[in-house]
Amino acid sequence: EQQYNFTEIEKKWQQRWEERKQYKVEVDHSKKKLYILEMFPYPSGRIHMGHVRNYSIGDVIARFKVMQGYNVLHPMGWDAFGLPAENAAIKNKSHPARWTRSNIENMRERLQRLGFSYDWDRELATCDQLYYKWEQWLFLKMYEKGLVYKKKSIVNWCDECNTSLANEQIEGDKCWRGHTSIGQRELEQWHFRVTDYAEELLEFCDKLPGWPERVLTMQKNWIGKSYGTSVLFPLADGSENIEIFTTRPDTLYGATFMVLAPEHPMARSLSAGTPQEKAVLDFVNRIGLQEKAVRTDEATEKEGVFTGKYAINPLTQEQIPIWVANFVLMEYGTGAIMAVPTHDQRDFEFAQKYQLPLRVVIQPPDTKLSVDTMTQAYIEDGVLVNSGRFDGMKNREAIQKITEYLADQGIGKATINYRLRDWGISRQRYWGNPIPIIHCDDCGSVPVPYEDLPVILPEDIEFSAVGGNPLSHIPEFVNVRCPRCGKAARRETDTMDTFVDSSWYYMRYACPHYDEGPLEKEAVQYWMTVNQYIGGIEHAILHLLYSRFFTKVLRDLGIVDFDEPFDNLLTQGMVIKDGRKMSKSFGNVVDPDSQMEKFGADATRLFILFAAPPEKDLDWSDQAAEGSFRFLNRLWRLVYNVLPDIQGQKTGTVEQPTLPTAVKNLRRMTHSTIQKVTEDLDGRFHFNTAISTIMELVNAMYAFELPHEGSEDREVAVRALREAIESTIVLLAPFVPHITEELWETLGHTSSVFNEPWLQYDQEAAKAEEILIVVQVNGKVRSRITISADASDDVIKQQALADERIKAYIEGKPLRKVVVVPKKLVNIVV
Ligand code: ANZ
Ligand code: ZN
Repeated sequence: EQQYNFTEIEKKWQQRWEERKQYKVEVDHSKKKLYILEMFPYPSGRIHMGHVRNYSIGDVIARFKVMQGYNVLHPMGWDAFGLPAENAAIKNKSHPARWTRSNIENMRERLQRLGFSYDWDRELATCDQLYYKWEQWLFLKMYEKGLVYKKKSIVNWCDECNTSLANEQIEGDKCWRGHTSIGQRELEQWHFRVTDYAEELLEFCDKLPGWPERVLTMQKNWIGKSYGTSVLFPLADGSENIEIFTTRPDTLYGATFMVLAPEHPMARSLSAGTPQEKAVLDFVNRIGLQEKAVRTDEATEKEGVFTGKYAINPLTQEQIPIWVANFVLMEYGTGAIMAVPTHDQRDFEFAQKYQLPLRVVIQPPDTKLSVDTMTQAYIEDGVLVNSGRFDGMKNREAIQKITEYLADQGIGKATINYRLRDWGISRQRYWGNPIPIIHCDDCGSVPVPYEDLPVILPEDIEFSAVGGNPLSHIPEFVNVRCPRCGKAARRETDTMDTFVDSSWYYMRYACPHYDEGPLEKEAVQYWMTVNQYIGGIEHAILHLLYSRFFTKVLRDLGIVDFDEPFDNLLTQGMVIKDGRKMSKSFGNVVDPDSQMEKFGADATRLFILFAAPPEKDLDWSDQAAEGSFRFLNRLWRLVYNVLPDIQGQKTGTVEQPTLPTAVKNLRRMTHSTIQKVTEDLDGRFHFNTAISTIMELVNAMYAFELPHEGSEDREVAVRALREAIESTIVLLAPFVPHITEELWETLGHTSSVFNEPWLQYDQEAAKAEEILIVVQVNGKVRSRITISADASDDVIKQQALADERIKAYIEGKPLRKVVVVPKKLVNIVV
């Protein structure tokens, strides 16, 4: 008997697929296209179980859709720029390019060994010159459109990464790579004007029905739209105004002091020359190092310092002190607030601590607040008091009325504020896409002319531990002529955030070798948008938001003609073991390599798809992983067991009604399995239940006994068995492509199982068996009904009561009891 030798089989089919270019696709207008995409990996050097899961999910969908007749784009590439390459290079005295390229070789080989159906001819790496050249081109187009600008800003700085980080790249008190040494610095940074698109990005959150609600909520919160009012508070000496943003202009009469963010330019200038100067400076320096998330945390102690200056409350005309405090952030609103301690809890705590004055301006309907007895801010609705002409007005109404009044006076207006910031894309590192700008003393920042692209990232570079940006130590790179005036100038040495690279790679897959522009119109028009995107929830905000932004920018540049890149999004759960995320630091990593060695690629894929629905976390179990392997062996043996009987035989049956019961039952299972698996795969991705249904069919085949040779039922039975076996192989093919190809060939087919059209089920055959049920009234048989064998007790009962003959017996009598004996009888007691 032939053994299931997965090593041999998997190699054999991978070679054949490659020879036949099985997964190569081309624009073909005669076919409907589908674009199935998994988030591309960072070439860290190894494939982990999270990757295997992500790509197995995508592969099942892609293969299933191919069999359904779609022209499916299913590409793979590498998010190849980034810090780890640089850090590894410094550590191993290697070069980031070499490190990255060899990791890519390594990982590509693993992905091929897992048998994923990628069109490798479309492979791209973001560190390819051809790729980053067109990204520089896009940068320049955006620059022309005013979507790129440079600004001096205080940036988050990670000492370990030795670079600045976008706000989005900070999680809690760590950088997105997990380092804790986060501080702040002031640097000139290039920014993308994402905020220009804030409204559209928000609005379209409601036009993405194929995205998980959770992700859309995260995106909405990140954009953080809030309606409010901006108000000018003049300084007491009349020299200047401080602009604040508030969502509660109804509380304006209660603003008894003001607070500036420590980073606010006026924090320092106001105190200059006052006795408070030193205290303010010390405070600003100290708080500057405090983590933003910590600063705004409710639990954090609010602290501040008086600037020594006063402003005028524009409605009460009173002088109010101006403070600087940790809980006000420069990044939000205007970086300055009016503080209303009676109606804002943070302000209340601050006022208590520093003994600042309070004034109630909103009274609740039931009790009467007094500043002497308040123990917390009153933040609910009520009626205005101590508010001049607005006294007696409901506060909700006053929000609008006071805003109107301020607008009339020219000292305020309704404003919409977004939490979303412009995207700082400058990185002071080597291994990234050079920003195509030249700095000239006379001409300022001058874009590199299009014909000079790409600005090549020099590969001939010494990696010492000089620190800072290695590019600035390469004179040949830095010293250039100004493209405008020809004088000696300096090349920009910042490189782009790698999130720029991943913001458009999915479009480039449509035309990865194109060199007339970033995107070839016809190809992109055909392939985009991505019908199904699959990736980790950790990208719910950054990567997806930036990609959406890029799509809209490219649309406005006339390069693409759609608004959103990803129709459907599936965020897969984590792979966990012993209740925790698989990770080196927990020492619970199961290495895909060793799994593949022990059980093969098919069994590894099967387990990972079987163990949990894609969105849920997957609890790794060695026994269950082995179980998948055992199942494949069982399938293998089954085929070889029945091979002599079914070889060369036809499949299917023509006259369903006259079949022997056992044959009918097998056919019913086959066709209901086809139905169930198709429904589970199509848009629902219930891979685990699909697989377990197929497993039941395999069990049924083991239990099925062929009538002996010469018996008159023999032929239909053989046909039904062959049909069941072939169906099983086709249905399993998207999950376990190698063993199914092999068994398909064993059954005598000469073409790939992936050239098979997906199975259609025969409705008649799939129909559940009908059984006869006896219906009694008070113990006497009064009728018989036929009903589907899988009908529930409740359905049987309803049917029995609705039977015409039975109705005649029970009409008008109160029902006492109805007893259902499953599959046999119903007894109605009246
Ligand atoms: C006065 C006031 C009175 C406020 C009151 C609230 C309640 P959202 O909803 O998130 O937009 N604020 C404004 N800019 C700030 C900054 N840079 N740092 C910290 N806090 C800031 O919140 C808007 C409210 O947050 C604003 O309304 C302001 O406090 C505060 F009874 O102004 B409010
Ligand atoms: Zn110049």
